[in-house]
Amino acid sequence: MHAWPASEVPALPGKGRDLQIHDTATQGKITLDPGPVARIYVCGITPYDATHIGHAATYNAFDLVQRVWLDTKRQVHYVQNVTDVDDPLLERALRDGHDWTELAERETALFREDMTALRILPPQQYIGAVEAIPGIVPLVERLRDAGAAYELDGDVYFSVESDPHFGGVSHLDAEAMRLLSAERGGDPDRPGKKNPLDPMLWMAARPGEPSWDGASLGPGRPGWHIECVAIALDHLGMGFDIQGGGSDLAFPHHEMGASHAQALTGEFPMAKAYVHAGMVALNGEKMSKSKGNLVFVSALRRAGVDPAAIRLALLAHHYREDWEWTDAVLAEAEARLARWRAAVSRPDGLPADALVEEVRAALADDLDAPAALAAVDRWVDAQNAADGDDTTAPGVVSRTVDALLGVAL
Ligand code: 5CA
Ligand code: ZN
Repeated sequence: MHAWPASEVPALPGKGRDLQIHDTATQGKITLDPGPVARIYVCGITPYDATHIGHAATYNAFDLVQRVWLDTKRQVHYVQNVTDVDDPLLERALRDGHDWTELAERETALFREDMTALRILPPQQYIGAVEAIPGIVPLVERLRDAGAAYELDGDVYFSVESDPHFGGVSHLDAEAMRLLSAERGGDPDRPGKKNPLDPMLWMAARPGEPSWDGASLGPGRPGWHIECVAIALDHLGMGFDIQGGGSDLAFPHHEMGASHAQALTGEFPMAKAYVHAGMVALNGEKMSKSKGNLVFVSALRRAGVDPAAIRLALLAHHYREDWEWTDAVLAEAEARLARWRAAVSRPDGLPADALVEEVRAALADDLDAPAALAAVDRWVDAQNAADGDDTTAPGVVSRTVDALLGVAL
């Protein structure tokens, strides 16, 4: 699949700092030390209702990771998937009488437009589940042949007991895992499973549903977690720097994915850091496709909202926080954008070398975007109050805000 166009990232004077980031698995901040090419996998959308503000907030967080790394003069290898076949997508297409492939294509196209408008840098590989199937089948066969997977009425399940590290990403107790598994695509109550938590790797073809050649597995379609593992291992290999997504993916998705990869390779860990963004809510509840309490980026854009203001609204919240989208959040971001634009549109400006370092320091410290905005606010307020006799061109401020925060002034 093709991704979307990259906006240019201006080079800044000096060099950025190494990223310290909160890792869900070790439950604390770690300093990542990627090689010359930093490797990141971020879980992509299930394209049946895209792109709401919650999605945008999560992809904004990982865009900051990318920008911090680029500022350290590293290259970034970024891979993202599209879950373009899965139960929720098929159910939505059936409910609305749409062809599921057309639904997926339409929503993925809209997602690309939204990402472009928000200046979220694209992944180098943007891979659909369907196109990944030929790579998924041999992995499931390998797990089965190694005794890490078993068959149940034609479906193939992963045995969580095959990974000694299982549980080490999300640190939940058995009851919490069971509840979340039932809520998030698992089937803990299905009789005949070795462990109620075991997730499906390969689902045998069901009447009326799409299916693909599964070689010795028989016709069917892939489970959700193995999709991301196959794509990540194919393009990044084991031990990549960050596995990212929203906090609703920590369990079961990232827990199961890590176990699949570790059981397949015998190596540990799959990723050096498991990074999770908080959930955005609307009217007191998590914004979610299943609940339908959604604010779409495309609807805001159609209503004439500047995408730079949407981005500033996202940046005003620390990525790990759960927060609520309101009209006031957007109004504040629009006012901030106007103040910032007024400040950089003057021909002269206050010195800004310290500002570049402050923004760098804020983002390198677990992506503290609110602290970065506060630093820019301080410069902007002083600049808007200054008498105009200063000699530094404000271009470095625009370039800093563009390169590190993805906001074009
Ligand atoms: N296709 C899978 C991942 S492989 C999936 O979870 N798709 S999704 O469309 O449901 O979500 C896409 C990304 O947005 C995930 O990282 C998810 O954690 C994140 N996300 C979903 N809802 C919210 C929300 N309300 N707030 C913040 N992030 C969210
Ligand atoms: Zn995923």
